[in-house]
Amino acid sequence: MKKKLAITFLAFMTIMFSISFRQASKPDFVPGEVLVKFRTGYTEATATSVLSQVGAKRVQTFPRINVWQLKLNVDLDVAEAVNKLNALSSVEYAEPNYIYHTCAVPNDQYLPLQWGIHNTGQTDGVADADIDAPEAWDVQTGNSSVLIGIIDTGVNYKHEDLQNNIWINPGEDAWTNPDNPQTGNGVDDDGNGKVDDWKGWNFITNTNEPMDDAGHGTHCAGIIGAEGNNNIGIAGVNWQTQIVPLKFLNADGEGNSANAVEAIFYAIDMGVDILSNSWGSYEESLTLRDAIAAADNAGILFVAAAGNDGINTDEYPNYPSCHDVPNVVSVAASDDEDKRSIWGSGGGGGGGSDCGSCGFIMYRKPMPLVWEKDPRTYATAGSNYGAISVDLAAPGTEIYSTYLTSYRSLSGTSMATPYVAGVAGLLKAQNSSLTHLEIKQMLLENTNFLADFDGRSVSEGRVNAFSALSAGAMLVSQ
Ligand SMILES: [Ca+2]
Ligand SMILES: [Ca+2]
Ligand SMILES: [Ca+2]
Ligand SMILES: [Ca+2]
Repeated sequence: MKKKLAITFLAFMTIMFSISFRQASKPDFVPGEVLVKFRTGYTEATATSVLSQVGAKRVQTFPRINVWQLKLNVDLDVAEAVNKLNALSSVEYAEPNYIYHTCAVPNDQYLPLQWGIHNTGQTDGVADADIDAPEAWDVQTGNSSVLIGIIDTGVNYKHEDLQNNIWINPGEDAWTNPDNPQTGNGVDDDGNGKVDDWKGWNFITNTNEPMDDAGHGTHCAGIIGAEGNNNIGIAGVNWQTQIVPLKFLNADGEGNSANAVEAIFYAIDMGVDILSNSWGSYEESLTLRDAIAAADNAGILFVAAAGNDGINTDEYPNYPSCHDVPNVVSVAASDDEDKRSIWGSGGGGGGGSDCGSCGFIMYRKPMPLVWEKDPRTYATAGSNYGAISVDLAAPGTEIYSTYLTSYRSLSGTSMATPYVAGVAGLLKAQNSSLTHLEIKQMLLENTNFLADFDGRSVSEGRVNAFSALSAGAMLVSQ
């Protein structure tokens, strides 16, 4: 009961302050929408009566976590509705449908060199400040039996350096034209509720077109699994793998928790091994946490970006990277000198999106509840860190990868995250019997120590593909 009150209070406070201080910038949640979790044993009749009391319609339900997505009547305020719902005994929690942003910092400097894979000092960095991919590739280059889901802006599944590593849903009949989702047979062949979902799904439009209209998801896809050794473009951490495009972020890199949750459940249904999540928010969605816990129960590793604001997320949690679920791996970014990535002054905030103009915003600290000025207004924009809440670093400054129909460099914890998801993929390819938590352990126990993360992450180091694989090989030979 105490917990319920605390959650209610937190949710209420967040909304209050959001409304008071954030009117000038984009709202942090979808207007007129609420996610509500009913207590175990609730009936459809209870839920329907709650809806009519509050004045809301059902959009969809997530039966596995007892959560309903609601659309409020036009005159109803989200804060008011959340408050009202949280006061009901049949409700475990209610919250806004929060909005997340990509964690990339665009950088127009063209650097067609993959220093993160193999660093010889080609970018005036430090030689061997890299993940030792060539050494790892002597052991393992990936396997098409490993499914890596990218919850993002979609993936250009036609990209010349990705097309052979895009997942194909074996339960659906092939599209007549493999590049055109409209040439499916119009039948939900595998009965998963999605018609012709042959190459993933678009959770915004609820269609089988997961094409990337932003570039961000395609960039992450290339880091994980651009086809290797094919004389084209770049090499992903995995030369071969199956990338599952799960589009919930729009062309502006913005998406909400309801659609993220749908993507997670789809990934569970489709047997995905690893989820790569290069997006975040400082709002805590309990619905998203419940979905990540469901993924944990399904044995899925959930790799997430630590965020780009140069702040300590032990004090100012970023989500989903700070959700306290065992399968979450929170990834910080490092540069070509093995230092913590800095994007410079001027504010990269929230993914280099609109956070420069957020101004004075209140954030909550972990209990006991403390409010103070938004740390992003005085921190130097760079990778977030945190002794407890951040697990390890990976290359995240000026990372060259696939982008829309071509290639470019981007920076951010968005780019560091797929490096770690990619190395997790190599480990799974090497030994398919590894559990997701064993993979997490190998990732964290086999990093290169970085002084910048001394006391500032769980592992205090940067991911190393070769070391992690070697540890995996030892485990196999035992
Ligand atoms: Ca190296
Ligand atoms: Ca289907
Ligand atoms: Ca079909
Ligand atoms: Ca290639």
